Amino acid sequence: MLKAHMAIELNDLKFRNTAMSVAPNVKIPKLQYFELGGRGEPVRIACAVAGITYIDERLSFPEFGKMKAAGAFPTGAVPVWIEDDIKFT
Ligand SMILES: N[C@@H](CCC(=O)N[C@@H](CS)C(=O)NCC(=O)O)C(=O)O
Repeated sequence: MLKAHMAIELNDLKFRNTAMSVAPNVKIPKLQYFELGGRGEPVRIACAVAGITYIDERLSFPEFGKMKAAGAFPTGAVPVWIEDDIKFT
């Protein structure tokens, strides 16, 4: 019960963040992770609580494999947080 309630609150925050308008010259940061909780979820929760607008890019395993092979991730792993074209991992 409590879990479901928390999930709804976080979804509300996420929706509000997504709907927020951003100045055209401001780059929205991006989180790259899988379509699951794991190491990405604490970042998502922190962003939801702090009201940070970001792109929640959820990669399938095949997508991740292709991007990894192309050198998209500095350490070959996710999560990766991209802000002002700098990749944090
Ligand atoms: N030291 C990194 C490890 C990241 C890591 O192991 N990520 C896993 C997913 S939780 C991953 O990308 N595995 C796929 C791979 O290494 O090919 C961290 O804590 O962020």
